Amino acid sequence: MSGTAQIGVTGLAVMGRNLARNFARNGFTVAVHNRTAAKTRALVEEFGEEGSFVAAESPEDFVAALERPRRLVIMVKAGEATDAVIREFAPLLEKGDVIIDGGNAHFEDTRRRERELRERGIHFVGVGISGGEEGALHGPSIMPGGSAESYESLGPLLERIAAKAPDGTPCVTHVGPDGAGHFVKMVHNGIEYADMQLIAEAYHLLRTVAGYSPEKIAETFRDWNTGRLDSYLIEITAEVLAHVDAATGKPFVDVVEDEAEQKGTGRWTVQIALDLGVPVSGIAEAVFARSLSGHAELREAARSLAGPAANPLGEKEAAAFAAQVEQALYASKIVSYTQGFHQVQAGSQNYDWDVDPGAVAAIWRAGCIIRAAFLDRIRAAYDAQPELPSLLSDKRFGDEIGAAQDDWRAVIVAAARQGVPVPGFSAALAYYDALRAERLPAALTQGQRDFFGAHTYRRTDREGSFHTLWGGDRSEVSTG
Ligand code: NBP
Repeated sequence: MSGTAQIGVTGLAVMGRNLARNFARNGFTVAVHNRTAAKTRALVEEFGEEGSFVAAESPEDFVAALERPRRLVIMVKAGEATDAVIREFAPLLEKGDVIIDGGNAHFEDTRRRERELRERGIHFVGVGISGGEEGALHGPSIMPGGSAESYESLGPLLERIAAKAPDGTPCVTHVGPDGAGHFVKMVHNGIEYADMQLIAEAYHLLRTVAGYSPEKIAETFRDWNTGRLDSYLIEITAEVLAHVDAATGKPFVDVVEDEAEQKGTGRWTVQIALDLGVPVSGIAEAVFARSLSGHAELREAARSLAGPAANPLGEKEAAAFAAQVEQALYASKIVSYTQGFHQVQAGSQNYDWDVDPGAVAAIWRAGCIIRAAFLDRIRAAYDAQPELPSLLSDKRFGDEIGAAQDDWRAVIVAAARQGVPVPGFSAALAYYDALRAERLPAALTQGQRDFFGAHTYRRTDREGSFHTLWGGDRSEVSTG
């Protein structure tokens, strides 16, 4: 006999519990289950009024509560716990049922799980969910992978619970087969790291070079948030900077240890980018900046090294400098997204996913951490030119970055002069300059490789590959 719940959620820690409530608040009957049954009871006791829940204490009761084909969301700790839950539930399911993994899985795990379950006739949908616990409750950005068939059954439910973009469109789309959803979520997190690093560098410059107080910087960010940088991350940055520590009366940002932690999705993005050969230097610098900050002993040992004398700007110059920092931040942000979307496209090509980058930009417009007005423009760029080789090739972004470049360079020069590390800004500018260069010194690199390893090279004036007899008479031989 089929149950009545349209969807089930197992794993009722913060994320699962809020996701279950979101489904229930949107009118779905939700079966809920957790390994430790007390959490299931607590959810229904506390929030049972919000909608229709069916509490299940055993996996068998949980599966029996679901209508067919069953849709079962797993929201447990990513990794081994997810495999354990799949091992527990899969034998209880039937052909055509859908297991949805909403955790932060590595997309290769998702590809493996999808393959294994497909052989048993069960759909496995790896879903990237962004927006944290608030998003899970009020509307996240949702990035489902899996088969197109499973999306037909699941899509309408996800569209109801997803965040809505300013034009009312739900922030969910079928990203592509097997691990495509988790891959795109991973890149989202990588871009999030880069965005946060760039904002941190802007703060550091305003504090050190412009001599602004945290409160004044909060004001500056609030102002920027009314323009083209309008985004969730800029908004919360202003709040964090304006916050005063109750215990000491000092700015909150001055009492927090300056060691940034990470859960690992930014690192995955860079690792995969290395495998795919995609230069995501902005994301990589953001990951490295966090790890560098955590090397307390190294930093302590280097603290007495020489640096330039402090030379903060006067009030008028500081205001002009702040305007330049806005330009540098915006230009670097364009580069971060250019790199992130390159990775999405490279992954799509490598795994044959056929991901639509415009649709990805569209579902990041609301609900997720990198939500920003800016994403609407990325969507428009890809909609106008689906084969756009790079966001920098879009005329509007190209013009904007061109208009910002003088200030961008000036900010990096000022940072170097005053000893402020700006790895994100610098890496972004280097990427921009490298892409637009007529000739790169890679020709020399290739010559060196040929010298010590006979790795051969191609010529600018002839087809084929060549090797110079460096140890002999230095004549050139054709190698193919
Ligand atoms: P956690 O990642 O802290 O996991 C706790 C849940 O996993 C509990 O329900 C726990 O059951 C269950 N669990 C574990 Br641990 N091992 C299990 C096993 N072997 N069998 C069955 N259940 C097991 O929960 P969370 O913070 O709500 O995150 C859930 C997922 O969402 C994670 O993958 C996480 O990475 C992801 N996440 C996403 C965001 C976001 O912004 N998208 C934010 C936070 C988390 P118990 O109660 O019996 O111990």
